[in-house]
Amino acid sequence: MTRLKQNDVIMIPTALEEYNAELVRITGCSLREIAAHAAGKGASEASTLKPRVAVIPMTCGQGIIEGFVESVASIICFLGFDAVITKSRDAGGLAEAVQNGSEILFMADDDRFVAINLRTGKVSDNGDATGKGYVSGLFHMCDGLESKNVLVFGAGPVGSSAALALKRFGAEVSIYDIDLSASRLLSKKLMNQGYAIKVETDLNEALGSHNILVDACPSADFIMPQHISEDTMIAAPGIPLGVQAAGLAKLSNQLLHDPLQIGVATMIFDVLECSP
Ligand code: 2YG
Repeated sequence: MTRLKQNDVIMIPTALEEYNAELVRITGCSLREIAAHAAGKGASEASTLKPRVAVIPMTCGQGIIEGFVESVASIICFLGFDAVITKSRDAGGLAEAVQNGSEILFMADDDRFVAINLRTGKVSDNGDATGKGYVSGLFHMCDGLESKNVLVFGAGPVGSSAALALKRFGAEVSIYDIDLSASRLLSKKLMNQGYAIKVETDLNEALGSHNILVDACPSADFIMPQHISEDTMIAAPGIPLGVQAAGLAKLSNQLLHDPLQIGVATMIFDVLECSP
């Protein structure tokens, strides 16, 4: 799991309107619509339910990432929820959130980034939410995924969640991971849930035979211009971006990539209690 840097997040709060407009241009949907769709909730649910959200800075491990909790809170507020950053950190932040009546908590250490609904006990993990959030975006970019061939790079938490979401949309899914045993383990897990996926062992062969890609791995610059055509669609939650700079010029409205927005937006809809 890639650790974000200050540079990845510092601009998010001031550019959300512009980000959302770009999202509409690429997918035809707003951040709220993509996140609600990914979480299987109605997009208008946000307007009826008004749970108070607390975002808690955590100093453990490698510590605070400047701009991280501010970005998380700004994304949640952009979606119409009431999110506040606790003044205290760690245990003090947790206590402050509960005492100020927050129903939903967001916090991240170096291993887990979670949203917790204190009332229902529902927990959403950023990796899982990011995988299905990006597949929701890809679904709209491709006008549906039924019977379409999709190649997922990375069999980690994000790629695994994306592969499951893709199967649920009826796609034909292939997985490539630099660690073949990780691909095989994911294939076995999904088989146990009744879903068959194909394990790819040759990166170039896989890239040469797929137009719809999910880049859910931390490798940079492995998707080259020769792998990109006008039919190519790329959903890229992975940081850094796997598409080579020269390849970006060939992609217009065919690349979905952000450091935090889709994952956080899907997390809040994931833990939101369905209105009666
Ligand atoms: O509270 C803080 O400022 C820090 N404890 C946050 C640390 C977050 C570490 N995790 C990551 O940077 C990523 N796993 C977050 C999600 C990336 C989304 N693609």
